This record gives sequence, C-alpha cells and structure tokens, in this order.
Amino acid sequence: MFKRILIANRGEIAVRIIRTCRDLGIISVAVFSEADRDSMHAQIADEAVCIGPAALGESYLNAGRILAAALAVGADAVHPGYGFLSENAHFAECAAACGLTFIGPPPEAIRLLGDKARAIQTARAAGVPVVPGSEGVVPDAERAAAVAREIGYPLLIKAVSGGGGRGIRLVEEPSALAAAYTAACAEAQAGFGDGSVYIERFLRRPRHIEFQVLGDQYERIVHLFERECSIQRRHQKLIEESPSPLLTADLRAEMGAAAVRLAQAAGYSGAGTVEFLVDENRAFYFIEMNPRIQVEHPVTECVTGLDLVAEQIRIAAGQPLGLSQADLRQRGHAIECRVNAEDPARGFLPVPGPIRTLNLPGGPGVRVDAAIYQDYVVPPYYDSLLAKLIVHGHDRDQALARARRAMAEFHVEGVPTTTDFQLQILREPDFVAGDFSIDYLETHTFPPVGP
Ligand code: MV4
Repeated sequence: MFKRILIANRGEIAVRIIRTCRDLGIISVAVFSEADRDSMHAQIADEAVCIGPAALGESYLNAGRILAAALAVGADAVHPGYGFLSENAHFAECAAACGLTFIGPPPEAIRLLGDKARAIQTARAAGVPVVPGSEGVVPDAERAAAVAREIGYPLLIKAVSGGGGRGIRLVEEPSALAAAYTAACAEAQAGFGDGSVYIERFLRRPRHIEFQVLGDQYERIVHLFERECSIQRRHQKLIEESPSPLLTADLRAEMGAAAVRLAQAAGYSGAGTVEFLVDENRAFYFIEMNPRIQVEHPVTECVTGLDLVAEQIRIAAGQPLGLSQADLRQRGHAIECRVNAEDPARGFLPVPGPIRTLNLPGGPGVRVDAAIYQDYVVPPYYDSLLAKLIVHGHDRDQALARARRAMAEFHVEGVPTTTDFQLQILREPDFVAGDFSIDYLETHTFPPVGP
C-alpha cells in the first residue's frame, strides 16, 4: 500500500481524499495556491506544500509544479480529485514517468474517453445503445448533410473534445445546417484545439442517469448502480439522487450491464461514471464516460456502504476488487444538494467573500462534505461549491424529509447560497413525484426568496 499520497486538488474533494487517507493510515500531502493559505485542505492534511499563485496555470493546473512537489515530499502516488488535471492523460503519463502512481484509469483509457466520437464507437461495438447519429467524426458539410437526411431534425453537432455541455450546437432545420457545421468546427478548434465534430439526433426532454463503475487492474468490473442527475441548470447539477425514481429493477440491470461492457471495452480500471440519456419510452442511450471520481459520488457511497476513494486507492495500489456484482445492493435512498456560494436572484452569480456565520446540519441520515468554516473567506478564483449535503433514508420519502430538514438547518451568513432555492425544489410536486427531465428548471419557476 502507498505510504504518502499527494492530493492535486483543493476544496471539499481534497478534504474528502485526506479523510480516507487517514482512515487507511496513509500520510496525506496537500498542495495549495497562495490564495488557499487559509483553506481547510491545507490545514488538515498531514503535510502541505505551496505550489504557486492563485492563477490556475501557475498552481492547480500546473503539472510540473505538482509533480515536483510530489517528488520533493517523497509521495508514492497522486490523487487528482475531479476537474483540474483529473482527465489529463498526459499528466497521468508524466506522473508514471516520475515513478508516481496516478490514482485513476490508465492514460490510454482517459485518452479514448476524452474523444467522444471514439467513445461512442467503442460503445456501439460493445453493444451499448447510442443515440442515432454519425459513425464517428463528420469531416465536411456534405457528410453532415448526408447524416442529417438519415436521422432528421432537430439534431446536435457536438465537439469530439467537448463534453459536459461544452461544444454543443442545436440545429433545427436543413437551412441552418451548413452554417452551424462551419461555426461548430471553428468553435471546437478555438475552444479545444481540435475542430472535429460528430452528429446526434436531439432527444427531447430526456433524463440524465449515470452509472458508477469500479474496475480493478485484472479486468474485473462492477457497477454500483445509478445516480439520477437531471436536476441541473446550465450543466451545473443542483440535486442528485440514487436510486433514480424512473428505473425499474430490470432496466437498472440492463443499463448497469451496458455500463460494465463499455468500461471493459475501454480497458478501464479505477472509478468511472457512464452517462446515459433516457427518453420518455425509457429507451437509454450512452453519451459519454467520465474517467474520474465525481462530485456526486457520496450518493453512491450512501446506498452501497462503500468508500469510493478507498476503492480508488486500493485499485491503484494493485489490489484486486474484493466485490462481485452479486454482493452489491442498493440500500435505501440518498439525495445530495450542492450548496453553492451563488445568488439565485441574480442568475446564480457566484459571490465570493467571508463566511460570517456558519451552522451546518446534522442528525440521523445526514452527511456534509465541505471545506468551509466560520470566517473562512471564499476566494474568487475557483468554483463556487461551498458544501455538499447528502442525506440517506429508508426510502425516497424519508430521504426527502431529511433533505428538507437538513437544508432548513443549513445556515450561512456573509455570502448568498442556493439552499433556499433547493428547498423549494425539494417541496415542488413534480420533483416530489419523481416526474422530471433535464428541462426541469426551464419548465418550473421559483419565486426569489427574500432576505
Ligand atoms: C444530448 C441532449 C439531447 N440529445 N444529446 C449536454 C451535456 C453533454 N454531456 C450531453 N448533453 C446533452 N446531450 C442528444 N443527442 C441533451 C444534452 C443536455 C444535457 C444532458 C445531460 C444533462 C443536462 C443537459 C442539459 C442540456 C442538454
């Protein structure tokens, strides 16, 4: 097992990883920017190294500085968390070249899944359903028109190197296709340094349901059931849950098996997430796979009883998976609310600044993953995630009651937060009935809550 792990991240996920390191008797090493001197992750880690100024390119996105810090402290492994360098195949290769274990999937799998068209072709070859569309990259406007004649309108042009909502363009009718194709390629080139695009039929009002998978280095892969992630605003998830209110046991087993087949075909190991869209007929389609631990992983931890970060570490250390699919059960119901330092009344504008008062919820079935404390100053340079509230209950009704109870207890003064907005969702009849899609927040209005 590793003796010392460097955590190449900040905020709640760095704290989350430090906690598991401590459980496992592994020395944790934090890295922090000059803007994060007072951050919780830098304070609670066993060791902490300043790696540079606030700017991402000089700290958390600077592979050279992070690897130099890891070598200087004698780390044997690097955990990238989510975001930052977590999906950077080159960083994973450089870590290995330095004699450090990258706690994540093999670089070849990261590279394959980072190319969304190759990922979809891998899925198709593995018998995983995909959205009707182009077979791989669409190289010119003539080919785009040919694909469009086959699949019809509306359609989406997606950047091969996009993902997570970046680099997508909706085309409603044939007259708009040629210009949209040209613009999509130019945008993709400018945004990702790769102008390749592919085309899919546009699904109306789908649900976004993802499956957690876990694979060891010996080709054993299991799935840890689904997370329902449809409640989002502009690709920022606000509430996630497991199980999804939509899935039947049969559909869950079918989608889980598909997720495992895709991971196997991609040569995957470690923790990963397979994203599907599910239409109104409950037909499901693979759209992409994320080769990292995700923000919403605690929902899966609650219903499976596993520590996913510990599983990542054991897998990276070469231990075989101690679980088989038949051992795994989805127990009860878990809901996560992401508490952001944003003002819903001002279009969810991020508002950094000092936290003057902080009262965190507790009690039965409540978990808070956060990296904040009273008088902590939220820096303006990074994301606005303050905390994650995760509740667990015997069933969805109990989990909902606990989520409402805990969110009402969640009290922050100094910066605005999303808690009151989420409380309204937790009480809204369609949400309570489990009747929603990715369009939920565009089709439901919530009055601003006064101070
Ligand atoms: C789609 C889609 C409808 N049809 N693909 C956006 C993020 C990226 N992961 C895939 N996305 C979508 N792909 C087809 N063929 C609708 C979305 C989409 C979406 C997906 C998941 C969660 C939120 C979303 C919000 C808007 C659009």
